[in-house]
Amino acid sequence: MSRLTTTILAIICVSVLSAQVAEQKSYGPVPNENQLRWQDMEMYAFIHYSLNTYTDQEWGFGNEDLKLFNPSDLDCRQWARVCKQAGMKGIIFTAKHHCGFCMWPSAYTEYSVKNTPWKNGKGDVVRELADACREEGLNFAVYLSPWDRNHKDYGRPEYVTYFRNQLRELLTNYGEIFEVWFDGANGGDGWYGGANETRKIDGKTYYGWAETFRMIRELQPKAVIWNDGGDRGDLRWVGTEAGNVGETNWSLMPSKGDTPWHMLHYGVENGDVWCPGETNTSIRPGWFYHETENEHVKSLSKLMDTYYKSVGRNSTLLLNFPIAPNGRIHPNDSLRGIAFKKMIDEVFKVNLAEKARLVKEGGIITIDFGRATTFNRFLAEENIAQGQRVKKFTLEALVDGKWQPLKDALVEDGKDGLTTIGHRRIICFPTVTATQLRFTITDSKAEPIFKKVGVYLAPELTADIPDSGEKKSSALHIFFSSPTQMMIDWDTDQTFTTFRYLPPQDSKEGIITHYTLWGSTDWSHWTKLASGEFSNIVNNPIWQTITFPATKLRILKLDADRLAEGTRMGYGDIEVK
Ligand code: FUL
Repeated sequence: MSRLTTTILAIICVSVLSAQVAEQKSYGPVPNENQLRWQDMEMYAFIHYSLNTYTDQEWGFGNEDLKLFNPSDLDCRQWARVCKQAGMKGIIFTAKHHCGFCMWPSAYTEYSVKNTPWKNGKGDVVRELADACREEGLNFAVYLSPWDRNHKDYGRPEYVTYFRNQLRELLTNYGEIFEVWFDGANGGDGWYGGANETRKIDGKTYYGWAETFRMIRELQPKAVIWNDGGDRGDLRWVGTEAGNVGETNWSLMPSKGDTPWHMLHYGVENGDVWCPGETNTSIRPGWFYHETENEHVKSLSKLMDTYYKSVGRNSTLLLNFPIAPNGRIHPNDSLRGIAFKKMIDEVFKVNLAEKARLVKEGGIITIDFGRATTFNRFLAEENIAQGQRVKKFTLEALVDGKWQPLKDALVEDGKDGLTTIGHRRIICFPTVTATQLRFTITDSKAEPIFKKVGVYLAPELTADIPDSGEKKSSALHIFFSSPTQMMIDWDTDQTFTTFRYLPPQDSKEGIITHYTLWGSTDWSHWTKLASGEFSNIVNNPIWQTITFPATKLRILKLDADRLAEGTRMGYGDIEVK
C-alpha cells in the first residue's frame, strides 16, 4: 500500500469515527435566535379589548354597533405600567378579535376605530399601545384573528388577501413586533356582511399559512409566529387555556402532520423541529372584561400555581389582562398582577444552593448545605441553546441521615413529575429540612448542560378557599325531557333573573355552545327568556351566566340548540338565582 493510500484510508477511518461520535451526541433540533430571545422573556401579557368589552361578550358576532366604542379614559400607558410592574416583558394586543373590529384605522375596512365616536374617529389604539410599550421598555406584539365574523368574504379567497393586507399594516406601521398571534378558534357562524350564516373553512389549507409566514419573515425578521397545529410556526399553543402545560414538556414537534392535544400539551420527545410551548391564560375567568367577574380575579396562590405549571415547566406564560369599559385595567386585576410579581421575587430571592458545596460526579449533583436547611422548591435550567437533553431525573433529600425521595407535588396523577427540564423546571414539594439534596440524571439524550441549579424556601400561601364540593345544582329538581332539553321545576312560583351553566369539565361531549332558555308557570305557556351562544366555552369551560329581566316562573326549560360534541347535553353544575 502506498503512503498516499494509507493516508487516505486513515482520513476515511477518522471521519467515520467522528461521524459515529457525532451521531451518539446528536440530540435533535435547537432553538434559533428568535426562539431563544422569546423564551428568555418568560412572562408577557395579553390584552383583550374590543367591542366585546361594551357588549359583555367573549365573541362578538360581527355586527356590533361602532358607536359603542367611546371609552372615557382610555390610557395605554396605564396598561403598560401595570404590565411592567406585574413582571411582564411585553404585551400582545388583540388588534382584531373574531368580531372583525379593528383597533387601528385599517385602510381595508370601515369596521374600525376610524368610524367610532372615540377621538372623533382619529384614534389608533394599536399606535398608542405600541408607543406606551416602547416608553416602558416593553416588547410589543399583535393578535390578529383569522376568523372574522364581520367580513363579507370570509370563507372565500378574497378574504385571505384582506387578512394579509391587514397583517402587512400591522407589521409595517408599528415598529418591531416580537410575536404574531393567530387564533385557531372558529365557531362557524357570523354576520359576514349581513349574510348571517355558518361558513366552514379548512383551517389547514384556507389561510395559505406558508405564504403569510413568508411575509412575516420578510417584514419582521425577529418575530416569532404562534400556531396551534397545521403549518409549524415558532411556538405552539399548549392545548388548554386553563394555565398549565404538561409536566413533561418537550420543546420539540414533528415538522409535519396533525398535532393532537397530547402533542400540544406535552410536546414530542423525538420531534424534528424546535417548537416550544406558550401557556396562555387570563387573570380572570374570561378573556374580555365582565363586571360580574370583578370578584373572581385569580388568587395569588392560583397565579403562583400557574407560574409553576408554565414557566416552571419549560414554557412561557402569556397572562391576559382585560381592559374595562373606561379604557383601563381594573384595580382588582392590577393589584393582583403586581402582587404576583412580588411573590415570584420573594420565592426566588435566596438561592440556598449558592452557599452550599456542589459536588458533581457523573450524572449526580449533590448539594451539600453543611447544616440542616429548610426548603420546598428545586429549580434546574438546561442550556437550551444546546438542546433539551434530560429525559428523567430523581431528587432526594438527606433527612436525619436517610435519603428520602422527593416528587413534584403539583402533578396529580400519581407520577413523580421528574422528567424533562429544558429552559426551566421548578419542582414544588412540601417543606423539608435536610443537610443535602441529591439531583440525579437517570436518563438523558446526551450529556446534560446546565445553566443553573437552585434551591428555595417559598413562603406558605393560603390556598384558595376550597370548594365545599357540593354542587349548586344539588338543590334543584332537574330532569331531561329529551337528550337536548333540560327542565328544572319548583313547587311554587319564583322570581329569577339569572341562569348559570357550568359545562362538563372533563370532556367536550355534551358541552352546550348555543342555547334557548324558556320559563313557564303552567307547563303550557312558555316565555322565551334568552337565547344565544356560549362563546369560547370549549377552550375555556368556565361558568356561563345568562341574565334576563326579573321573571316569575315555576319551570325553566333549557334547549341545547347546538352541542360541541356528542348528541346528549351535559353539565358540570347549574345555578338559578
Ligand atoms: C381563543 C379565543 O376564541 C378567545 O376569545 C381568546 O382570544 C383566546 C386567547 O383564544 O381561542
